[in-house]
Amino acid sequence: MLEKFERYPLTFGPTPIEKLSRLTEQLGGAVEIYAKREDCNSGLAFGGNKVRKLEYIVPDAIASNADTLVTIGGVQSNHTRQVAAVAAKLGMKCRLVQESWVPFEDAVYDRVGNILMSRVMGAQIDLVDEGFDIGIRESWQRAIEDVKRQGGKPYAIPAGASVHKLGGLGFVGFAEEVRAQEAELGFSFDYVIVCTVTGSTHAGMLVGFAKDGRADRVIGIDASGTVEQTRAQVLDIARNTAALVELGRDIVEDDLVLLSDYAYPAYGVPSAETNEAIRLSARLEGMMTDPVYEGKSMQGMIDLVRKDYFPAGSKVLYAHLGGVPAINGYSYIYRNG
Ligand code: 1AC
Repeated sequence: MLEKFERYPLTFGPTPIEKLSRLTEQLGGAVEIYAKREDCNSGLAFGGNKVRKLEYIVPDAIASNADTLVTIGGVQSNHTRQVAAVAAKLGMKCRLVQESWVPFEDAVYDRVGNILMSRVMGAQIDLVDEGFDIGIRESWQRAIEDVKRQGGKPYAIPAGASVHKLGGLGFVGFAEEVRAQEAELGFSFDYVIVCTVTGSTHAGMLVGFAKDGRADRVIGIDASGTVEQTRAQVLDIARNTAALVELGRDIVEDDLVLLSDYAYPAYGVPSAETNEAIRLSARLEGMMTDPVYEGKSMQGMIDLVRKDYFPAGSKVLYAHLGGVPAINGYSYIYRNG
């Protein structure tokens, strides 16, 4: 589906799929759980889902003769950390707008984890006191204009690389990769679990799996807490991406499964159940997840297995998108494990 698009390699190659045998057993064994490890996809500052997306965006940035990547996220954004790493790798400058998306106080929240790495990698950071919104932000537009005023040539990447025209392609590639891995494994996955916030990871998967009739087998776990805005954004991105890859069919509302039950109490704030899920997968599998993204999708998957949402015998693939560095900003919660 992606042959006609230029790709700038930033990842190690196909990401591993591993069976989570002890978690499977803990949850009764009727549903087999696997993880696809996007958190292990690259040597660029711990990698993650955005690096896969940026492989299709970087050729456009290079062609534009830009010298500065400009993007936006929350204070503990994984996306901004991955853009900072890519800019360093390309020899470009990086300007990051980091808004106060998360109503969470920890003494070191703005000094550790993702933002620490972005600073070490040389990004210029604007801390902006604005709340959560996945849409286009004025603060980001101001930063783009400021780079121009200073004589730079900005290349604009929206939050999560999501509403970028090429933002959905990377996760179309994820679906193609899963199909190739299924052929090697000798079985297919019945469901894919993904954390959904700005939308292009889910939208790309939806388009990629639509090719073999599995669009609605991608189960999005909303972590935004603004589910209607996220739903609309996923559908927009999926429609744009489907047209780009010439999918050959329309994307309809029913293709999108997005569950809103796990985002509470707010974006970036873990519930007791999120923390239980983080500890369970860490203690059974040595697999770390985080309080913003993967902890919530892990919580959702565990709850859905417990509720018999998946028929017995199903094989479920959990997409680990690589949000773990943010957990450092929540050190007080986990001070005793
Ligand atoms: C929200 C895009 C998002 C991040 O890491 O900043 N996943």
